[in-house]
Amino acid sequence: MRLAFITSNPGKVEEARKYFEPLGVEVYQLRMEYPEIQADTLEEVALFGVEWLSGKIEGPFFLDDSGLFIDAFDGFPGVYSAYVYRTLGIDGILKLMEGLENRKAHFKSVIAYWDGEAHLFTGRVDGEITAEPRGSGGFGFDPIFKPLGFEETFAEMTTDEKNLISHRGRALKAFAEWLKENLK
Ligand code: ITT
Ligand code: NA
Repeated sequence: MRLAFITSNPGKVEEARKYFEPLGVEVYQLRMEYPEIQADTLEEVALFGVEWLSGKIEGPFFLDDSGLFIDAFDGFPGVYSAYVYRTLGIDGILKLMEGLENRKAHFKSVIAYWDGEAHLFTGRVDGEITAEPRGSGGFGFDPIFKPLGFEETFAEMTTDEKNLISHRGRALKAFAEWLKENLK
């Protein structure tokens, strides 16, 4: 089976590809712009995205909307993570957090799969924002996110290691299990 992943982010594709490879599912990147609406939740953004794309793509496809939620900022940047990453960036986040003791944060990922209707799969990982960036793997906020129970940041892990515990890895797992049950 081949699955189209609608995203502009090659890092996400790499993770999905690695996850699905052993299951005999080939993931390929399809770059198509879709409106990311301003909404309170990742679920709403993802759902709007697949429904909007559904008339424009033939066959099943999925997308992923993710965010970094920082406790000390009541969940910011959350649904604004892509914008904040492009503007403030990692250094901006670290500057905002200078001297803050509460460094708790979580990543959340919502996968929306379209096969004639929408199916949502979510995953979450808890951790903390490090004092400095570490590691060169992964993408986005990975160098400053250390998952709970680990010494390494996501950027210091391999894709397989990150997939085992990450928000996206967990959403991909739920997605893969659903596919196994529902594909004839
Ligand atoms: P799409 O085209 O798939 O939307 P994007 O990079 O814009 O790609 P999002 O809208 O989901 O992705 O934005 C989430 C932001 O959070 C973005 O800046 C990502 O780099 C970052 N992000 C998402 N998943 C991440 C992960 O696993 N590790 C680190 N940063 C992540
Ligand atoms: Na995006």
